[in-house]
Amino acid sequence: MQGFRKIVLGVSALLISLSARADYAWNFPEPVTPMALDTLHVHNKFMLISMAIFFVVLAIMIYSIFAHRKSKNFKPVADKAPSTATEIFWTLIPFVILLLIDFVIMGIPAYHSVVMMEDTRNEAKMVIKITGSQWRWQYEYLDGDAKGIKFVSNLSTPKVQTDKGYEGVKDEQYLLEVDNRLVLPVGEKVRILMTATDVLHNWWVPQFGSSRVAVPGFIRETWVQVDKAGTYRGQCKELCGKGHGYMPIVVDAVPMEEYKAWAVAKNAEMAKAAAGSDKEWTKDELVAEGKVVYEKNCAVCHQASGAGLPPAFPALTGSKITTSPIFGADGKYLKDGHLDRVLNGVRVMPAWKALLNDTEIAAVITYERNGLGNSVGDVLQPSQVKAARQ
Ligand code: HEC
Ligand SMILES: [Cu+2]
Repeated sequence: MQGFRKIVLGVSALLISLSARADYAWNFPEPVTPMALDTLHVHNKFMLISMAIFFVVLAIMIYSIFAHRKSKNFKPVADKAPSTATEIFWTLIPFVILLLIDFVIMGIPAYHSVVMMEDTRNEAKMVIKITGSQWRWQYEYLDGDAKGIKFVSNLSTPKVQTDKGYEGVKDEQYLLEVDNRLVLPVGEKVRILMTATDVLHNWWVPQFGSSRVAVPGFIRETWVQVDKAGTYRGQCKELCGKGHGYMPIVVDAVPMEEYKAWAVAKNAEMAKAAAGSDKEWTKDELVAEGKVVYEKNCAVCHQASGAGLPPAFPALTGSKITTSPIFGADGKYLKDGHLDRVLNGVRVMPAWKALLNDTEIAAVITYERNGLGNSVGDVLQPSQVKAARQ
């Protein structure tokens, strides 16, 4: 009896300490898509089933140990072993029970969930393409009101905050904020096509319940339908290199009206940027704009100072490519020259032609040649980049 009282006391102490921590976030984040809700239900069902099995097995064990203890002079049965038939019978019974639980009680909801995740047919109203690159996401709207909108989404936590030894205040959304958010309409089924340009990435927003590995050279698909307006955050979930922790995802789910207004504004912004490539820029304008582009896109590898991280990431300060002429005598850009390198990339150096517009490429190149400790003195105009693309 003494022992029993101790167990009761112990269990109550445990329960009290659990309830004292009830405000601590034990559960999954609130699901906001049908898929997230479904998988959460599957999880909860499985937890209950596993717990039931656990307690049944534990109860039988405790009973056997207690009822057959030595102090009760219980005689072991080792000398009268059961028949083979009995052995098989008592092995088959739990086997059948577990089989039923696995294939029926757990199998059906799990199957339902998996089929749901794969089902990108039917009522998907719009399609977006998500491309993972070291270390940023690119979003492209393929149809509907936002057709043609395409942008890159970069981490926007200030660089100093991630520096070693930084002791100042960190942003509330430290490492979970981006410059360009993905905007989706609430309640709309969105089909997502996913790929990557270099290595595996994984677009994962916990509250959406969907995550899919983005594989270079393959288009994979999934879908989301965000049923509640709000801002949702996620991260790349595939170990993808040095900057893996620096490619967050931020999604704004907004009502349809707001979404349409956003699409109009974003289209206008893109048209304005395209117009920028026809005007003549001054060197100072390009250098100033180029510094912003550089710090957002290039500094992770080549460092803010341009010193790089040799031997993996070459220095741009004093580099041969960065300080040699861009164009040959025939007016075409030189193969393996500065513009070629930035537009088309090579090995680990990404190709930027699909990620940056003409102005951004002209600006960043002008900045590299006249900043970062270089002083080549020339200027690359956006119109020249535009011409070079053709
Ligand atoms: C993922 C890391 C990474 C990022 C981001 C990156 N680069 Fe590079 N870059 C490299 C690597 C690696 C090389 C060397 C490639 C080789 O020759 O194998 C390189 C080479 C270069 C070179 C040629 C330098 C030389 O002397 O070989 C230039 C110019 C350059 N990058 C410009 C840029 C610009 C401009 C950006 C931003 C728009 C940028 N890079 C972003 C990794 C990166
Ligand atoms: Cu990644």
